[in-house]
Amino acid sequence: MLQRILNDFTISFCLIVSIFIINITSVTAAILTVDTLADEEADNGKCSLREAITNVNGGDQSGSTDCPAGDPSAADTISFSVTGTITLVAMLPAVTQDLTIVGPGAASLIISGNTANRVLRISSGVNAVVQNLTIADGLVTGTGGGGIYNQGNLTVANCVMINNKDSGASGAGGAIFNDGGIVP
Ligand SMILES: [Ca+2]
Repeated sequence: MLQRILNDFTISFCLIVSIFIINITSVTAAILTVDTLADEEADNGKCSLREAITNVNGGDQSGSTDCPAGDPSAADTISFSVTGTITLVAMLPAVTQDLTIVGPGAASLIISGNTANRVLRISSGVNAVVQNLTIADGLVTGTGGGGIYNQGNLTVANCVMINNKDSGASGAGGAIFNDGGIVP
C-alpha cells in the first residue's frame, strides 16, 4: 500500500514538473533591455537601441553581443533601463520583424532624430508597437515620416510626437507617414 502511494506520488510529481517545463519553454520571445543612451555599435558591454533593433531583425546577435539575441520565431520586446534622451547619429535600422518598443514613460525617454534623421521606419508586413516614450526632432526632406515611416501594422500608445518634420515641398506626414500601412 505504501509503495502504491509512493508510486502515485512520483507520477504526480513528474507530471507537475513536465507541465512546468512546457510552460517555460513555450515563452520564446526575447526581451532586449537597452542600458545606454548612446547611439553606438561598439563592443563595449552596453546594449544600445540601434544594436537591439538589429538583433531583433536578425533573430540573432548580429547587431551586438552586448544585447541578448532576438528570437526569429516570436515578437520580441525592447525595453529600457535608462532614462533621458537618445540622440540618433543616423536613422535607426528599419524594423523588419514584429517588435514592441516600450519606454519608461513619454516624459522619461526621448528618442531624438537630432533635427537631422528620421527616427523609426516600420517595414511592410511587420506588427510594431511603440509605447511610453517620446519621438522628437525627426527630420526628412520630401520622403515623409520624420518621426515614423510606417509600411506595416503600427500601434502607437502613450507617446509624445514633437517637432518631427518633413521639410520637403510636399511636407507630408511630419510625425507619422503611413505608406500602405495601418495605424489603428
Ligand atoms: Ca554596444
